[in-house]
Amino acid sequence: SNIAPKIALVTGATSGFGDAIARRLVAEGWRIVATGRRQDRLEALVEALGGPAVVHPLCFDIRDEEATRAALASLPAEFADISVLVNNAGLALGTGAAQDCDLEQWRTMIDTNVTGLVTITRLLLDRLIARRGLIVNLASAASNWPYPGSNVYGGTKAFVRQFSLGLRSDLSAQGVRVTSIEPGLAESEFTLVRTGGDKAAYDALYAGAHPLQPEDIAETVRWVVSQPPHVNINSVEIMPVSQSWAPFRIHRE
Ligand code: NDP
Ligand code: 8X3
Repeated sequence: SNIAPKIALVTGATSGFGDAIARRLVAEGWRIVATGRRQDRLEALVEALGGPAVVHPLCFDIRDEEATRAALASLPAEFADISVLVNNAGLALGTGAAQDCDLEQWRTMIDTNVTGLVTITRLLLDRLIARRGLIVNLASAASNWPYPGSNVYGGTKAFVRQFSLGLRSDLSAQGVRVTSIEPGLAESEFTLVRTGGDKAAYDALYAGAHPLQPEDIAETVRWVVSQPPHVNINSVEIMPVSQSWAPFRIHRE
């Protein structure tokens, strides 16, 4: 084809934000490389979005460097020329105080949100530079604001935000753009994953709060990606209207 294809790789496209971002970018004319561990969800996404010419699924665990390398090496030529990377795959595990937390859950968050994210970013950097591409990283309001129980999750997301800004410094001469998106309260399976499948906790968290929806984040990504090439959106913090700040808490003896 004489029309240059626009290809975006979206990690964690099997639910929540990633699924909505993939749908939105396809509606804007992009072709998508969609990743995640759940093959059935990836297959359903391919089906829903117009088939294998539009969406290419890559099923792998982002914590596994060899699996990530093999998945990227398997990309057919029509999907290899990636110009946008959306680093969205990630998770929180647990809501408790640090002294009650499970070290294994902490490691899983670091391996996924930090190590997995930097690994796929590094592996795609040469082609992103070659195409003067764009990296969109899903950080969090928890990057910017501590709250009880944010401990390691917030730490990983602060890393994602600061890594984004540092990447941007390194890549600006290459014309590569980098954006950190920092959502607050948003409704998705995220909360079921975080609470170990506690539907009552899910319902209580979102009750009456009109939380952000995955489509709100997809719209933000669409806006970031559609800026003219001389414009870099550094960071976007986005919350539902219902969410705002509280006074400092004072613990008294
Ligand atoms: P979901 O739980 O709905 O989606 C998370 C996605 O990440 C899934 O597609 C999942 O795919 C993928 N994923 C998780 N672990 C791995 C892994 N080891 N390997 C590959 N893929 C993985 O959550 P959201 O859509 O809400 O969250 C998306 C991002 O946004 C996360 O980084 C989250 O931290 C961030 N965020 C979420 C907020 C919220 O309140 N919902 C607010 C702010 C930021 P699969 O299970 O198939 O592997
Ligand atoms: C998820 C948003 O506020 O639950 O990143 O940490 S929050």
